[in-house]
Amino acid sequence: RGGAPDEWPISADVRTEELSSAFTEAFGEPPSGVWRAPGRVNLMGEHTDYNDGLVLPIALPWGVSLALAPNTSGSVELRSAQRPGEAVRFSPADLHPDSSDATGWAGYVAGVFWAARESGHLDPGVGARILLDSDLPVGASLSSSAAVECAALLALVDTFGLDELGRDRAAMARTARRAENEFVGAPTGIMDQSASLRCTEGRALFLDCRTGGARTLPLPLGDAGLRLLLVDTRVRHRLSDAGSGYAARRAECERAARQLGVDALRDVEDLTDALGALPDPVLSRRVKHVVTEINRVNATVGLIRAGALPEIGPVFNASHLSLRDQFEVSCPELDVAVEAAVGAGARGARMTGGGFGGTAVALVAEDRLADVRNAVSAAFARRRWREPEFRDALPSAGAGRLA
Ligand code: GAF
Repeated sequence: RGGAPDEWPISADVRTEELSSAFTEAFGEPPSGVWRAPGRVNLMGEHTDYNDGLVLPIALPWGVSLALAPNTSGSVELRSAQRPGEAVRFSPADLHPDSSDATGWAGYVAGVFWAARESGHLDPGVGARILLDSDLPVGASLSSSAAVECAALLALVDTFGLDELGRDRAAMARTARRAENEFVGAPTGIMDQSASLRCTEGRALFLDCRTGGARTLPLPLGDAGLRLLLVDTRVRHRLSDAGSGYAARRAECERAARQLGVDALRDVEDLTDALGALPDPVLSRRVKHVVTEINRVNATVGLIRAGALPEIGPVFNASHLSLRDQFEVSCPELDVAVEAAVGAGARGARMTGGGFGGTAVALVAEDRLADVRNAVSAAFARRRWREPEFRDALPSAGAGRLA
């Protein structure tokens, strides 16, 4: 694995014990279990998931842990280690997408109760006490909201015996996504929940977002002397904001698909023909991004399979330019992070996730890591921007039960 990562999270055992003790302190009883779901970084295939396309995420070493004790009160009391003193209460039977008793961070958990109930899996009369803890930054494009949803859903599956759902991680991802789309109101695709639930350690998840079919591919970065360096610009975004750029892009893609007479942009067969058929230059740019980005996922998978990991770098760069110029979801901080990283010798770099802030990912040879970090920090300092945060992204395990 090429040496110790710079920022290894505290071990799962320690976190589990700490969370269990914190739970007992908060609620006066021990939890019946502890679950954890990771965040993700996507290596290729941005804004392709809701176009029925392909994506290639890895799970991260950081995520959301959740301790739970069930009861028969018919209501849920929810606390977060990140918000001491704050408790949210809701009754699973009374939840509906515009209920005001569980909004903000609590909405992602309540949304999962709602989605599991709506899909006929969860008895609405259940009650529970829940404590959440996260070491993932919020709004950094590392999928903190999906990690909350997936940790909560796993806990419900195990605690309340939702065995049929529990046997099918693709179905679990769809249920968690429903919480995000229909309860929280963020019109996202299926990538983040799939990554959190279906990734495995040391591997990338090659996912077909139309069929739900997936393969995991070994990603021997250490053997190739490479690291995936995350640069968190600390510019924050929210995908659920009304009128957000994310929702606007999604609507543009749907409009373009309708004009082209296809179910989804995944179905565009000839890009030149499609561009010729679209009078609106904005829609043309969006289509160009989606179609070429799906091709880049296939190209990246081909390079991984061929054992040519360093050659992925130029594909990263092409993806970033397409997200910046065709899909128009980058921002100055992401562009500077990418340019400075590549200028200092990264094999390639790109923004990752929804965009408009958040994180860039750079593929860097181990012996260039310090140069790249210094160059990005210096470029930010010259512009008087906040110091970015760096993380070393090791492909990690998907969601599971810790205790
Ligand atoms: C966000 C969304 F949640 C995903 O579904 C995906 O669309 C991504 O942005 C962009 O690739 O993370």
